[in-house]
Amino acid sequence: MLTALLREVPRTFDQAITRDGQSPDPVRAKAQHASYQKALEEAGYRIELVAADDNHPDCVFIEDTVVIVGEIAVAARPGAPSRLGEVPPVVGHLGDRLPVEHIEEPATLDGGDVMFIDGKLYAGLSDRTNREGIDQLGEVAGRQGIDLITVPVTRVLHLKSAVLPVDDRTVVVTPETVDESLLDDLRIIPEAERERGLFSALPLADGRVLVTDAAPQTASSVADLGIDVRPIDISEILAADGGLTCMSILFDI
Ligand code: CIR
Repeated sequence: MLTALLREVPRTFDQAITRDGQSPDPVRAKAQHASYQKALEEAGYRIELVAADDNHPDCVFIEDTVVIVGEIAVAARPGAPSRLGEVPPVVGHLGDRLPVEHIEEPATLDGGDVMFIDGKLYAGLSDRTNREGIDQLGEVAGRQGIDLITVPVTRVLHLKSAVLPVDDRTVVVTPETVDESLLDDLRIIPEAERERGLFSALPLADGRVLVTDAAPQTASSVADLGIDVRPIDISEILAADGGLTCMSILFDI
C-alpha cells in the first residue's frame, strides 16, 4: 500500500538549524505541514505519523533519518550531531515491515543526500554526508544490484537541495552546485537564477508534482515539459533549509 510517513512539527521548530540565521515560525510551519499532508492524501497516500519531539527541533525533516534502498531500510546517521536522536523512533516505526541496516560511525549520511532516479542511486558528498557514509550505502545498494553514483555538492546543504527529480528522467538543478556531467543522461532543467534555492519538488503517485510556490518561473519551465505541477506554500520549511522531499518517506509495501 502506498504510504507516506511524516513526522509532526515540534513546538521548538524556531530552533531548527539554519544556514543563514533565519528563525522559522512553528505555528505557520504546522499549517504548511498540514497542507502538505493533505496534498499527499489527495494523491492517494495513506498517511502514517511519528509524533514530534520537542528535544529535536529538526525532527519534521524525517527524510534524513531513514532511506529505503530496494528492499532494505537504511538507518541513516545525520551529519549534524543534534539530529542523531531523531533516527530511533523512525526506525522503530518501519522496523517491523522491512529489514533494517545501520550506517555506522565514523560514517555520516543524511537522507537528503540520497536520490533515486532512472534505476540509479545518487549520493551527495556534502557537509552532512561523508565518504564512509556513501561507501556503506553503496554496499547495501550493490548487494541488490543497484549502482551508486557519488556527486560532490557545494554551496547547498544536501544533494536534494540542488537536484530535484520532477519525473523519472528529469531533474531541476541549482546552477554551480554539482558537476552536471555526473548526472549521466538525465534531462537537466536549470533553476532560475533569481529563484536560487527556492525551488523544490516532489513527484507524487498520481502523476502530479508538488512544487514550491516560491519559484514560479522554474515551475513554469517544468510545466512547459507537460508535467502537471501543483504549487504549495512551504515558506517556513524553506526558512529552515528544508524542501518538499524532506518531510516524508514514501514507500509502497
Ligand atoms: C538541517 O539543517 O538539518 C535542517 N534544518 C534541514 C534539513 C532538510 N533536510 C532535507 O532537505 N532532507
